[in-house]
Amino acid sequence: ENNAFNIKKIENAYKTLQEDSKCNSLLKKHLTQDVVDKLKYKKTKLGATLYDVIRSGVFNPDASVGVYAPDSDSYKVFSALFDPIIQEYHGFGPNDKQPDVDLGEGRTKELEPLDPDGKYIISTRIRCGRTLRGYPFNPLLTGDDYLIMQEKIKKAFEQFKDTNDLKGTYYPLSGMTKEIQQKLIGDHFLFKEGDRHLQHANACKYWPKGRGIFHNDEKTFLVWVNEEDHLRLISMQQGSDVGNVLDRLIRGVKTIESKVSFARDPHLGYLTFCPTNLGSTVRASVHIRLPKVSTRKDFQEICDKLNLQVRGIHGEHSESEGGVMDISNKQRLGISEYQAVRQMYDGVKKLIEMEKGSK
Ligand code: ADP
Ligand code: CIR
Repeated sequence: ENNAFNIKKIENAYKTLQEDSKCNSLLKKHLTQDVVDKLKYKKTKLGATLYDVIRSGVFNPDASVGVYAPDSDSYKVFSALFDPIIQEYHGFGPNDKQPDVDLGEGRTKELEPLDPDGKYIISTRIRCGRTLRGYPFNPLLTGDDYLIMQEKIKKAFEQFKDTNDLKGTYYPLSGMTKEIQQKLIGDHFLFKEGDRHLQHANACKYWPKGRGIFHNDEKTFLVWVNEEDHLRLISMQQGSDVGNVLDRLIRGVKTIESKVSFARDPHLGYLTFCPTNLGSTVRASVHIRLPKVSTRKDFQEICDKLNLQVRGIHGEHSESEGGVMDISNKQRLGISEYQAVRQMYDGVKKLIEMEKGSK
């Protein structure tokens, strides 16, 4: 029977993970025998099982986290697995509550350029994620859903017609030439294709249907449609003017929010496909060169203490090139949007001071 087969797959996955001495994912750590026994028979209202939650991390033992939520109900039904992972990643306990939305409106001027002389920072980017209320995450969406959602979101983009700097064009992925797509990816504007973590989470079905990117002419305000999340709203520019980048993102978010309603949970804040993005959903990052500090043996430790995450030049799961790293806030849940930006801002400020002070 189908159900028995699914339970067998969960039990086998548990064994495979525990026997893999090279696997260090949060999934492996928190998927204990107890948790397996407690969750292996459970299903969400839409029919998602524990196997759907862990599939990505089972096929990708090098994952850092390894789980995704097929629908918002999953965060509750499979809380015995999600809660300890969320606790370890964000420092957010099962009884904690995401603070009220605070994008930092009216306070963006406090975030003066981090590197006014342009010695270290190449560019600055802030993104947040949103989920259309009433729709599940990728694995449970149908081909039709993708098209309907894309239409809804395209309608919302019309709001930007009346703004000067945010107005732009939506470019669906279907029909885009490979050349243009690769150029947009290489220039850091567009999501990559074929991410194996997402593929094994069943998040790339019907690709490229309903996927695409909106951006203004300057490519300083961009919206990814139906990649990992239903929406990713992005503000970015050359240099280190964090305040200006945040100000633009706030205007973009508020304009879209006037047209579409997004899924928000009283405990977890804005809901996202990956538990690392819950809450504020904000990742604020700089592309930065810190030749002295980054080659210290304790660099990773320094970043951990500052709650900073280091990624490569082409984002997550990529390598640094020419000494350029992507440094961002690690925490998103349990802090406001503004605090998430500040986590990056204060941490990077500290790193630059250390760089200046090193011989
Ligand atoms: P996300 O930030 O949406 O979680 P990634 O880590 O994959 O996803 O990054 C997406 C893209 O954004 C990548 O091309 C990455 O190089 C680019 N990016 C991230 N931070 C910056 C930055 N400060 N300046 C320019 N590009 C950036
Ligand atoms: C991993 O566990 O390494 C991947 N599943 C990514 C985890 C967090 N990043 C993300 O959601 N983009």
